[in-house]
Amino acid sequence: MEVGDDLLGRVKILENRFHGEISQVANDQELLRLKACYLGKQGHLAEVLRGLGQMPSEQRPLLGQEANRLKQVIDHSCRDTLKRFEDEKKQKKLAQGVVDLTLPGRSAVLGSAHPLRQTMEEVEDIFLHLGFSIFEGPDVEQDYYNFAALNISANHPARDMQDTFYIDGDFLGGHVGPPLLRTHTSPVQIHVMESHKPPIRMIAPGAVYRRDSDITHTPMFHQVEGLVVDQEVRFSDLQGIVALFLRKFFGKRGVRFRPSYFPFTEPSAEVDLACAACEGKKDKSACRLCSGTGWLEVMGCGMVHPNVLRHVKYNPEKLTGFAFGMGIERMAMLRLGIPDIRLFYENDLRFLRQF
Ligand code: 2U9
Repeated sequence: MEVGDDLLGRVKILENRFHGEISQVANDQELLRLKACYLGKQGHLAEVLRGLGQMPSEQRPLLGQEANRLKQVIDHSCRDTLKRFEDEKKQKKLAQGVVDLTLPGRSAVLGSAHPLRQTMEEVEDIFLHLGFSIFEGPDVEQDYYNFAALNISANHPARDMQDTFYIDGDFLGGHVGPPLLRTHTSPVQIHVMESHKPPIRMIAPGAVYRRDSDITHTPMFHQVEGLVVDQEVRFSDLQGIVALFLRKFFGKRGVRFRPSYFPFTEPSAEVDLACAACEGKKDKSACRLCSGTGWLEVMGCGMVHPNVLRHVKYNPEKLTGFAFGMGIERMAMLRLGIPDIRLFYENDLRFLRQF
């Protein structure tokens, strides 16, 4: 008889012996000991495999296969036996009345909407109650809708490669320039005005993209922008709507409009909210939120620039409008006291479970 036949025979004998021995095992400890005897480093199977080197090379694969098969048989058998022991223990406990069947079950952990989603929905709700409609548009836009139609001229710094993500490929057709990721949701308002007659009273919520990244900026963030266009819409209408919105969202707080500049609105204003952390206190210089000014910038707004109305073939002699925009991350951070914008995107459950 050759060495190979001998070793194959040993595997067969080991298998029979194992089946005999496992049928005698009475508890977990004995089972673990038996498994180690066969599969451990110094176990029977390892001993057989040490003989592999002396075998003729053409017989080695067969012995390898057989050894693997036996290893699996032993593994499965041990697992089944362990499960049988556990079931028997459970049955025994049940029979003895040790298990209290009246105990409540383990309740499932309930998830909740992401704080940004909650904030977005709250903002949307407030504007729905004020009679606004919600419109959405694509994240990938053409230069015309993101810039030109909004009175952002060809050499405006906002078009710079620094700020905008351009997309390779010419899938929009040669004449419109390279596609880009919208830098604001304003293109949605252009699409809506192109396809709807005034009066317009809408908001555009959604993701926007800018090449920017630090503790208050992420390359993707969310905005809600609003637009109202009708006959005789005035700056005081804008102030009323913005103040009402801020009152509902932040509660009773001071609001001020500070002159500013945007290419798509004229006149333009930035909206500040009285700082809750230091309002009324003498030592404002200590405030980490407003760095001592007593005010927090929360939104931008203004009267729609006549050039924008002309682009969508609205007559600026007959129609006027106002627009506003806010960053949802910033609104959520101020409302919920979140110090770093990146927390929204780390998916750390210790953070998310707070909301
Ligand atoms: C059309 C006409 C005008 C939207 C506006 C702002 C002012 C504004 C910023 C807030 C924080 C952007 O996310 S942010 O950095 N937005 O200050 N947005 S007016 O004006 C429009 C939009 C569309 C057709």
